[in-house]
Amino acid sequence: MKLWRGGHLATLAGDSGWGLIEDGALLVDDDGLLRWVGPSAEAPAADEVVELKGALVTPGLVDCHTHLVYGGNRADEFEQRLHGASYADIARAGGGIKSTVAATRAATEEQLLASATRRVLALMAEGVTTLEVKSGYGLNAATEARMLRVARRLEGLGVDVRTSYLAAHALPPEFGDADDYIAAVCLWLPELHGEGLVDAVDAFCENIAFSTAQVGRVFDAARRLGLPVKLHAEQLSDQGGAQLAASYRALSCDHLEHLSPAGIQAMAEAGTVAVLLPGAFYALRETRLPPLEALREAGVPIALATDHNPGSSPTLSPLLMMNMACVLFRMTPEEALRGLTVNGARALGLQDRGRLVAGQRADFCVWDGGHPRELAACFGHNPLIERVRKGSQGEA
Ligand code: DI6
Ligand code: FE
Repeated sequence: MKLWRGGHLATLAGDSGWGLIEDGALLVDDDGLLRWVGPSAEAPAADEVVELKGALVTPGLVDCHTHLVYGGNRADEFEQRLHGASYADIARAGGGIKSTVAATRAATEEQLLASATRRVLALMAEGVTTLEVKSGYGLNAATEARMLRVARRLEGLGVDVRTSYLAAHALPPEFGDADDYIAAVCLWLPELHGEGLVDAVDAFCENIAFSTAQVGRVFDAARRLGLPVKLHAEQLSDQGGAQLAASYRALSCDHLEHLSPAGIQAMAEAGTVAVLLPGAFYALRETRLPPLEALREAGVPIALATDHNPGSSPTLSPLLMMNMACVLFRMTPEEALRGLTVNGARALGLQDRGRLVAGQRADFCVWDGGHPRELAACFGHNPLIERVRKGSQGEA
């Protein structure tokens, strides 16, 4: 048993509030779980003691939406957008996701692993202890499998990885018909799942991507395998994707700038998490805000993620996402931290992390700071002192 004491803990215990414990302590057992959390003065005895010296402690960060395995980069499209082209224009002209597909197909597994490793290390350096990685830049069985294998191998860096199969991301050039492609997407899934590569199934529901009917076929294939689903929904327009996803009891719907009241209602009833992605909103200079107040009123849990991808959100900073969520979306600093911890975990179907309470995993971050709101107030600054995963130190 190891005791960490003398920290300013933001436990997030309970459904609201920071759950602050000033001069708090955490007792970690040999299985890497939190055995006890409370005031330092009441802490049980332990074999080993670490002094936190007044530092801020929060749960480890959970980045529940990334596309961080890919080849190439899309800085050229950044320039095109600065000259007036829209994200959808570029996609329709064969750039966008399809350009990353070409670069990813051309990359070997080792090349993909090397570039993804650099990205994951950057996320870990800001306190990420669990992250999600999507496929979706392969769009054929071999390359989707390669991406997912790389995602699994990233766990070797000392971070938990959950994978999502996102073959229904764009129509690849070798298919003329989207329905034929969806049939292939459904066919590849059981094989990839059989290889242990898939934890959840995602899709891009949009007028430049797939319809609700097509997404429904992919979700049926997921359901046959008992796999949970999530959806890129209502990012650029309202397709009714949230209602469809909720009818499959989706773990999350992500983006949601164009989410309707009916979509919110359906998500609330299904317990589906709303994952907001301010990086993409910012980079695409979107003006339509996600309906934050209505989500709050309906009691939909709200998560926050980087959406790291080479096109619409090339960021590797969860802390910047906290600041952007507050400045751009008017989330509170507490909502932002919940979004990157307990609600991010929930968007991945994980109940065992995201809070500093007994029984949860001992995944936490030690920060140079006093109050947790400081994490959201600053930007372009990384105050992480130490990252602890399953009770193991020195992972910053
Ligand atoms: N929405 C996104 O934000 C990413 N995928 C999606 O469906 C962007 C993917 C890309 O532009 O490469
Ligand atoms: Fe995305």
